[in-house]
Amino acid sequence: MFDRVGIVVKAGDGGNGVVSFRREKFIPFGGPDGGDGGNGGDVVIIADSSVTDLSIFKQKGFYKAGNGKNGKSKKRHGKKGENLILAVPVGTVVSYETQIAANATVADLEQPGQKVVMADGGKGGLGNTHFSSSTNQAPQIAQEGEVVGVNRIILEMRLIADVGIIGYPNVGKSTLLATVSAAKPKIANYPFTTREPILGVAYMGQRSFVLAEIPGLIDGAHLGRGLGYDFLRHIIRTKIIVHLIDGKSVSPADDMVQLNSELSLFDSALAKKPQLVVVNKIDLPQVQTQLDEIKEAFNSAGTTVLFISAATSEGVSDLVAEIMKMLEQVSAEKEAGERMPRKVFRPQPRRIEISVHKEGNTFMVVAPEVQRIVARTDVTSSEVQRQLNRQFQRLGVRKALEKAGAKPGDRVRCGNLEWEWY
Ligand SMILES: Nc1nc2c(ncn2[C@@H]2O[C@H](COP(=O)(O)OP(=O)(O)OP(=O)(O)O)[C@@H](O)[C@H]2O)c(=O)[nH]1
Ligand SMILES: [Mg+2]
Repeated sequence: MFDRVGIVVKAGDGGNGVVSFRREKFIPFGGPDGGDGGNGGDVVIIADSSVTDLSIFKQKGFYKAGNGKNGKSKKRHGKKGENLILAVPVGTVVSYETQIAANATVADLEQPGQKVVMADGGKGGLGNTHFSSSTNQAPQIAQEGEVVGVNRIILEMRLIADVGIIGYPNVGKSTLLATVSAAKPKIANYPFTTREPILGVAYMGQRSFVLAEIPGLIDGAHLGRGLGYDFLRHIIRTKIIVHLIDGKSVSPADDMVQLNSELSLFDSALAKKPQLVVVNKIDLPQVQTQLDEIKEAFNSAGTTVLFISAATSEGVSDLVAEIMKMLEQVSAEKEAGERMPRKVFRPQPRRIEISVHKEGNTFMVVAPEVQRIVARTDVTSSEVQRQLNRQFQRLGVRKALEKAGAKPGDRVRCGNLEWEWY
């Protein structure tokens, strides 16, 4: 039922910042003018109603956004890398593979145009203009662009139906679905015949709607009993509910009340969803003789009911017309209502972490922001060291080193740079 595919995506790397100085006629020592690198492009996943399935992602498994361009002299910043935009069907649930076990989805793209940024582009490196100060007019350092890793992403398409057919097991949901659509669900006289949602399309003239049989609802489904728990979520996405009741039941009206309370226990929003209550199996003589009584019981519960026989189609075309009417009403109300702003989901931003550990006599600094700082000239030059130290102060590396016990004279290493601490 659910289309599911794994892909690997990579955001763009950041472009490098550069070390450069103004060169002007008659000005022998111009100030720093190294531009910043551009940020890498993001990986964005967007719901698009013109995309109907995930098959395109089965052919190609790796997608990459554009890298940021390097900065240039004269404070020219590098261009941002191009975003990678992947269009998926409306109703796609997006998660990181690493979080699947925790059942954590990042985004549920239910509306056309909804999007989620699944991977942020690497940050562009800072040009040497950022490293100048009143005491240092000629910074020899700049920052390389951030290199980002790949992300494994799972795309999962969940059904989106206009109408959810719910009801206790064996009430005739599959039979109804088969009667109004071309779907061919298995029908049998025992509960839990249907084990996952089944879709069908019903037509009325030029118009049509999608129905889904939501199987396995029983008392306690909201606690995970039966098959219900997973599928209850799908009802939330439908516009209206057709609540099917077995006319043979001892008390059809009680069945309705009980299953509805099950729904609201799962999610109070479900209880508010427009619902058509339909009593099935009226072709059976035992049901026929009780019709008035059943109607009366529903009336006193404040509910009007439709009567059908899914098996003989009696009352079914009236039901389809009623569904159509209700759907039009729901979408008219929705349009009249405020336009909701499109939700944009964002995964947690990466945190800048700094850690220091000792290898032999050398203090190893792990700090992504700092590691990207590179010296154009010899790192042993005291001027460069002074400049680096300033940055370490700014980024909190100094504190981390002192905490780790670094003393003047100790060796310190960060990325490709190694020097003596002071
Ligand atoms: N007489 C009569 N029998 C019906 C009618 N609708 C369904 N049935 C019978 O009821 C039994 C259950 O029908 P299904 O359509 O499989 O019911 P379901 O609600 O989909 O059941 P599960 O998928 O197991 O939850 C079958 O034996 C059907 O033939 C009806 O209108 N009249
Ligand atoms: Mg069924």
